[in-house]
Amino acid sequence: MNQPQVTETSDITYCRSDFPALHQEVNGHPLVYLDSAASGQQPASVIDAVARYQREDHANVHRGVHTLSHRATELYEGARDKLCDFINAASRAEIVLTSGTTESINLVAQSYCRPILQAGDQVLITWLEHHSNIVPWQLVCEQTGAELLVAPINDRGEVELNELRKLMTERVKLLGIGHVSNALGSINPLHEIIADARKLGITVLVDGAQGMPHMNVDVQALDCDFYAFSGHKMFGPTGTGVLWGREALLEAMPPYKGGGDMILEVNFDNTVFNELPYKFEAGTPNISGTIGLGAAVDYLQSVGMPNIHEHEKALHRYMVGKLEAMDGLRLIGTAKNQASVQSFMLNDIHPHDLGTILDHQGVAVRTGHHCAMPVMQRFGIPGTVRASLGLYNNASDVDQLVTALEKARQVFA
Ligand code: 7TS
Repeated sequence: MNQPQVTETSDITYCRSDFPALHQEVNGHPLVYLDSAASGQQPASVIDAVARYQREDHANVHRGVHTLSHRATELYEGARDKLCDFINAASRAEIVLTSGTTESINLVAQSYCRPILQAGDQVLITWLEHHSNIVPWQLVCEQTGAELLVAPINDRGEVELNELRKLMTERVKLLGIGHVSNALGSINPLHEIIADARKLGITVLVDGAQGMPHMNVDVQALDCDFYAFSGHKMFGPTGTGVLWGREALLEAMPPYKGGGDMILEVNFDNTVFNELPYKFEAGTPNISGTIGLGAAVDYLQSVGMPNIHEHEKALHRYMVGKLEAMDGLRLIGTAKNQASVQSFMLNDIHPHDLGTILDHQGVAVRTGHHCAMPVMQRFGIPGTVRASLGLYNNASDVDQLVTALEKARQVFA
């Protein structure tokens, strides 16, 4: 098969060999993994870091005087330092380790919003959001009598900035907005949006689940207030993630989960909470997973986020060109600024049927509503097929997707 230039010129093509899961056959075909937006595969260095810890260093963190507990604590806290550096946080106190984006957003809804929201206040989101950036706000609005506002999107899948601006008023206490849409790949112009929000004193939470795997994230340059992300989407283990928040905000927020590790002193009549970030980390954490996430950060830094971004941009352009050339194929999501996530439909074939036929040919894609039902409602469709590219994909993956789609079309002809 002819390899287009996009892979020949891109050094990071070689990192494919770092990912053991990619080197297998599925249903008699070499695996073509195009579902990184749901979860990224892990490089051997992440798998090895977790295994080494489990074999040699495992103990509970923060509480033991013995050697293994010290080693586990050092590795676990070392991962926090790596994450702090990776996103350019001002201090490690701002890195709250969570189970992922979903928990991070719920933490902000319950610890930041719930104590301050009152009837008449508003929380603002956009039509593009993943359910994890909708439902926690619905819950806290229900609990407090606040109102949830939703900014519309256009036919390309971009947030209508003028409409968003109209909804931004002093009544809005928090704007929750995705960095990159998981369903359509649209990249939001965050610098612009956050600058507007700042002028009105609106606190901004960015759902960064789909931002982290594709681009350099600098929370201080973004100037948001909270940035939430998941380890498994950036090639680390599942059940790990981060809530980054400005220290002054986190300091003022009460914890919403109680338990071990988040306290300094417990009496039956009062409890003194631990310092940041431990105040928000009740119970034994995901130690091995977080150590793996630290290894994922090392890996991403060694490849280089700008290299990843460029490679994916070129490959996405290549994929869109191929898909657009197919009869009966309709792209869903054509934002001017788009990450390497592409939704589409082929004729009137149901996305699940299409996904199943692709799987029979070793091609893994996600099908359905992608936990973004309002986006599907906006486009009047039950769901899409979504091909999402990671740093390890190449043009051959795209070619095999297209070949598999042609076969599916014949099956349904
Ligand atoms: N926000 C966005 C934008 C997401 O894409 C996801 C997961 C989440 C939040 C939730 O992340 P979690 O790690 O807490 O579950 N998105 C997807 C997806 O697109 N397919 O499967 C999960």
